[in-house]
Amino acid sequence: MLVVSPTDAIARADALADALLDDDGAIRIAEAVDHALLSEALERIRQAPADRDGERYRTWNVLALGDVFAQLVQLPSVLAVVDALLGDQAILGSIGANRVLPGGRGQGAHIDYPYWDIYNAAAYPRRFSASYALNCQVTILLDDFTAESGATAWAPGTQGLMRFPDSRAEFDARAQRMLGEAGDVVIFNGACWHCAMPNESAQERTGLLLQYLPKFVKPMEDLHATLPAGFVDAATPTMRRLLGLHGRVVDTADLPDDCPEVPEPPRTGAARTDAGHSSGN
Ligand SMILES: O=C(O)CCC(=O)C(=O)O
Repeated sequence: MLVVSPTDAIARADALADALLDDDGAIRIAEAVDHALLSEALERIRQAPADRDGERYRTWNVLALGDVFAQLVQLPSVLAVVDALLGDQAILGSIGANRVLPGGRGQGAHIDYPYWDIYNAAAYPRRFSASYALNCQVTILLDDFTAESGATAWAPGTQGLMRFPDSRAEFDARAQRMLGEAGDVVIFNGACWHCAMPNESAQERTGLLLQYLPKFVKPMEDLHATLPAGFVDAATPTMRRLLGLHGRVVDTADLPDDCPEVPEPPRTGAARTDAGHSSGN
C-alpha cells in the first residue's frame, strides 16, 4: 500500500485518487491526526451506547458525540484525496466506530454501500461499471492496527470487479492487511473486498469509519436528523457541504438563450481548509 505524508496527500491528490481506482485501491496517510484528538474521540466512543456482538462494539453516527468528530471528518489531507476521487461536493454518508476488543471476531469479506447488494444486478443501472467511484472509505486508526490486533484485510485491485468474492478462500488468497499506527488514516475504494479481522492481541483495536459519497448518492445514515440544535448554524462551509446542505437547485427556466453554461447555485462548500485547526497537517 502506498504511504504518504499529509503534505504529500494534498500535493498528489489526483495521483492518489487514480491509485484508488486503478492500483491497490487503498493508500495510507501516515501521522495524519494528532494524538490529543485520538484520545478524545476514543473516550467519547467508549462512553457511547453501542451494538454489541461478543467483543465487538459498533456505534453508528458518532458525529453528534462531540466537536472532535466534526474535526475528524474535515481533515484537509483526507478531503484533498476524497474530493479528487468523488468531486469537490462529496458528502459524508456515514460515520461510525468499530471497536474490536481482545477476543473479538472478524467479519465476512464484503464491499461497502452503495455497492453492498451488487449481487442483485436488477437493482443497478444497465451497464453499471467501476469506471468511477461511488464510495470512498476512510478509516482513522484510533489504535495501532497490527496483524495480531485485527487490522482490516483487503484485496488489492478488486475494486474493478464489481462483485463479492465467490468464497472466503478467494478473498484470503488475495488479501493483505491495512497495517498502521494510531493517528494514521487509510483511504480505500469501498468497492474493494475487505473486512475487519479477529483481534488476537491483548489490546483494543478501534477504527473510526468514515464513508464519503459523490454528491448524488443518498447518504447511508440520516446524519443531519440526529444533530443537536445549533450544530448546523455553527458548522463550517465544508461541514455544511459534507451534510449535503450546499445549494442543489438550478433554475433552468431562466437560462439565457445563448448560455453554454448552467450557472451554479450559490456554493457554500468549496473551501477544504476551514476546519479551524491543523490536525497534524
Ligand atoms: O473495522 C474494520 O476493520 C472494517 C469494518 C468494515 O469493513 C465494515 O464494518 O464495513
